[in-house]
Amino acid sequence: MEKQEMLFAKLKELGIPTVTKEHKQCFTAEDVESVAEECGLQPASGRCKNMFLKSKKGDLFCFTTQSASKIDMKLLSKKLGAPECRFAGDEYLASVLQVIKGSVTPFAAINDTENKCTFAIDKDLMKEQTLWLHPLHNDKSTSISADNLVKFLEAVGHPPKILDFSDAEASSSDAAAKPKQAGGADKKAAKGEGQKDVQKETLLSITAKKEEDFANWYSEVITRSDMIDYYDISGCYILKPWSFSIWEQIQTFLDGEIKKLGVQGCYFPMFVSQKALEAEKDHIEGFSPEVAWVTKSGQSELENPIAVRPTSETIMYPAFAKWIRSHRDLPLKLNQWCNVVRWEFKNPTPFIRTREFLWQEGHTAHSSLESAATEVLDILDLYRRVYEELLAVPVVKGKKTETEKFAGGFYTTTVEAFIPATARGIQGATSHNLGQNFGKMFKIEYEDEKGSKQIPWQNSWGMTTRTIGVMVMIHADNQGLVLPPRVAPVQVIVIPVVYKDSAAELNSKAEELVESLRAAGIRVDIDTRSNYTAGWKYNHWEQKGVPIRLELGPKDLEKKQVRMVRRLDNSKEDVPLSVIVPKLKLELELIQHKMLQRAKDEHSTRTRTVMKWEEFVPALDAGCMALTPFCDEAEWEETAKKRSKEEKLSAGETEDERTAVSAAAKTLCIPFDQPDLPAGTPCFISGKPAKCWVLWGRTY
Ligand code: 87F
Repeated sequence: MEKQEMLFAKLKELGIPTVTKEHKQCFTAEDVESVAEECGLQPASGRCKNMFLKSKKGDLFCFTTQSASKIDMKLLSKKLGAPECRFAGDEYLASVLQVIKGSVTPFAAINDTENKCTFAIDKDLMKEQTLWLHPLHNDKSTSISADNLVKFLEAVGHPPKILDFSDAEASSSDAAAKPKQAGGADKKAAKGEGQKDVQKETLLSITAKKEEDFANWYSEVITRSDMIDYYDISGCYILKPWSFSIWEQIQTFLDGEIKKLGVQGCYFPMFVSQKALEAEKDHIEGFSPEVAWVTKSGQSELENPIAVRPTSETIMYPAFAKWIRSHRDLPLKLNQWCNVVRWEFKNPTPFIRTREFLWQEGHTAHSSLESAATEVLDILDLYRRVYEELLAVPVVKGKKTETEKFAGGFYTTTVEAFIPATARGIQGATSHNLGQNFGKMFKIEYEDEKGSKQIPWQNSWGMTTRTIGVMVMIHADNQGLVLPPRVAPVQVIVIPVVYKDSAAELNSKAEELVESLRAAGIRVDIDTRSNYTAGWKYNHWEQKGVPIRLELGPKDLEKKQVRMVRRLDNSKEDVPLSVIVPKLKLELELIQHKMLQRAKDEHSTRTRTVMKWEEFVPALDAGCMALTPFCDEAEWEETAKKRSKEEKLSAGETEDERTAVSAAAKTLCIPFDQPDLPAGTPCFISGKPAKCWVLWGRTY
């Protein structure tokens, strides 16, 4: 058996689940970083650096730590208990671990039959569910949980040393050193003094910076906050309760509002026959590469492959044709909450661009264009409210240009958001007036009051789990998630700061407080875990974005007060327990409003009025959207797209199709809110008389 096969056989024999991803050969941790995104080697905290070392005395060690860790060789030697460790020469690689350069990982222990090498693992890695290690060759990475890695090493006769560096570094990742505490007693308590079994080690903070390394920052924020877990199919992610409950908040609000408009819930099958899907060739044409097909059951080929819905027009409208006969059957207003699949090839990003996503899709049929047109705007305003009132994300409402509208429809309206950190516009949700196109195609006809045949006017509208990603990208910071109170799964976290024998009394007082807040309708939780320090907990709930933290220590209790800390700006205030309920209610609302205001301010500084072409690319390069007078002609829209790309690329920057980071700017929308446009104002690019103001941006 080949070595690698032996390794996989061993892992299988031990019942250790693994996933293996192929990639180009990676010789350094940096090489691994460069393929991590496309191969889904996530989370970043599970990517490893492995060092094969030799001590002065000649002992061999393999040390595994996080890819991003900075290593102090002197300290490492000390922790290994072996003086003056250096990188071991290649000859040891071949003879002891039997792997080539760049392929050292703890998996190589299986080759070290003479037990010449000691394996050591950084304690910080031990809480990882997914570590990525080359399986004896550096053209692949295999996932394994930290616990299973230890199990494997023990099974091959190399029980690892776990090295704890937490006492050595007083860095920013040292949570216990981080929080600034209220009273002296509390301060000691936060450090965990006087407690048994306290978690001494530190909680890893987010290592990437939002302003320097946005992609890794985002991935750390959503994994550390426990919103997302990765999955072994590219573009598919697990929505954990921390993010799913935000989706539930959105659902509750939106579903309640659409029901007020007379929309009914329903559920249609997720499969669509080829015949039905292709009934409307024009609309599907551009999208067909993204349609996923089921072609087999077990080992036998299906006679007629079936598609998984990318959207449900072709599934629902044949039923509409059956159900709509008379004007009395109208309006028909249906909505379903479901998943859809679009097999995209651009770089996937959790929430933002995924191959399967959750959404609601509303499909309605009306007897008049006016009734349909009114609904299009009513729904669009609900989408605006989800973004602005729930997620504290400002959006621009507007109409898509002919080029950017849904091809199957009459016109498309949209809410457009903007991510300042990447300077990109992003479509928030769309509400389409489909006109009578689908009605004609699917033969949806009814008899009006006078007995003559009519085709109804239709709308369709959708909002997806992308909403959550936009909210994260806008509000989260270098400490982690920042949640708007209205959607936060936990709005207030109570942390009893116990000291010596005060635990029982303090915890029971804190429980009382929690009960009173809960009774007042506040989403509150308490963290009484005794194996973590208060400092660790502060950091933990900060990363999860909980809007308000209440610290309750013995001194606070004496003074009948509680210390309130706001996640948004880390500001602190002592609040008398007697007024805590109304105070928190007010604070949660204030935070909600401040978050929207802050985002709106940023949004407006990032919107630049551009009157002529020469100012266009510089505005985009300055991280802005451009609002321009425009002739609204498709050829000029194309020209602007092309030229903005050429100018950027000729300035020496490369476009990465795969990561969907496009240099070209496109129209986001024709905002409903149109500034004055004096007659004769020239279009910024064609010089022809402008018809309207248009918002442009580089996009996701
Ligand atoms: C991908 C594959 C196949 C978008 C697709 O916006 C078809 C499509 O029809 C497709 N991607 N669309 C347009 C969806 C239009 C519309 N459907 C109802 C919405 C909102 C909800």
